[in-house]
Order: sequence, then C-alpha cells, then structure tokens
Amino acid sequence: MRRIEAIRQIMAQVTDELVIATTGMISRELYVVRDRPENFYMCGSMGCALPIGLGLALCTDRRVIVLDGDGAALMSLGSLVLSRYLALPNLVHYILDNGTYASTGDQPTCSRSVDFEALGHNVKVIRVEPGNEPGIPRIPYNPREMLQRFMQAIGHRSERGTAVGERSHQG
Ligand SMILES: Cc1ncc(C[n+]2csc(CCOP(=O)(O)OP(=O)(O)O)c2C)c(N)n1
Repeated sequence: MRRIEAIRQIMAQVTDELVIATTGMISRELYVVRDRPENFYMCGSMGCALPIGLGLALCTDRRVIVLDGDGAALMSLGSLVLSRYLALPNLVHYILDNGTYASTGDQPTCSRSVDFEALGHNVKVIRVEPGNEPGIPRIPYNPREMLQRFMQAIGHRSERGTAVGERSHQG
C-alpha cells in the first residue's frame, strides 16, 4: 500500500479527532488528503509529533491521533515508552512504516528490528511502500499561522489572552 492510501484510510474514519502529523511528506500528504483546522503539521522538528500528541491527550478528553513515520518514531523512543507508561485512552499512535526516511530520499531505517506495538501504547503499525507521491505541494501555512489555526480549533488561549504562538515569538 502507498503511504498516502494509508493516510486516506485513517482520515476516512476521522470525525472530530485532533490529528498531529510528523515532519516531512506524511504531513504534506495529509494536507492533500484532508486539510482541516484540527490537523497540526509538525513542520521542521522530526520526532515531535508523539510528544505533542501526548501533551494534548493529557489535557483534553478529545481523541488524539498521531500520524508518525518509522524514522520519526525511532528518533523519539523516549516518548514511545512514556506513552506506554501513561497509557492514555484517548490517544492512537499510527506508525506508517516504510523502512526508510522517505521524505529525505529513502535512506534505510532499522524499523524492521523494532516492535513498536510492544514499546508504545495504542500503536498501530501500517506497513507501507517506500517513496513519496509525486506532485505533493508544500503546506502553505507558516509556523505561526499553523499554531494559531490549531489553537483556535481546540479553543485554547494562553492565560494572558494571546495565542501561544505569539507568546513564543516574543521570547
Ligand atoms: C531533527 C530532525 N532531523 C532530521 C530532519 C530531516 N527530515 C525531515 S523528514 C525526515 C525523514 C522522516 O522519515 P520517517 O519519519 O520515517 O517518515 P517518511 O518520510 O519515511 O514517511 C528527515 C530525516 C528533521 N526535519 N528534523
């Protein structure tokens, strides 16, 4: 199965879940499949989709879906075992495992020797083909727009009444 097809199948089941997508083509393919304000595209920081998903799932009853790559999951093994420890019932962690860092040119990962489902919590590994879909555009939102859109979608303001993205840019 192509990775984008796995994303299509996952998103076909989504109603009001918050979806946190990992860095690279997984985010970009999600954007093409079904862009929505409740999607957060983690542009730039590989390995951070699960920690963000964990934080969200800890502080809301809403269901949270993390769309991860095998390379990103391997980069964040501490989050994987923390997720197992926390065992949050509202978190589902998909790992789209193509055995490579496809977004940067299909360099191999060591995912085949790792049992992600045993290490993490509510992990669903989907084996997908390596490679990227042709012609997938870049996500047009800059990081601040991305964050503000998402925070608005989840109804969150910081205690000072500013969106969190504004606050972090002030240092
Ligand atoms: C900390 C960090 N390291 C490296 C990169 C460069 N990078 C972006 S996406 C990517 C590959 C992601 O691989 P994987 O998570 O397996 O997803 P795939 O692209 O295979 O679907 C890499 C190495 C980055 N953005 N951040």
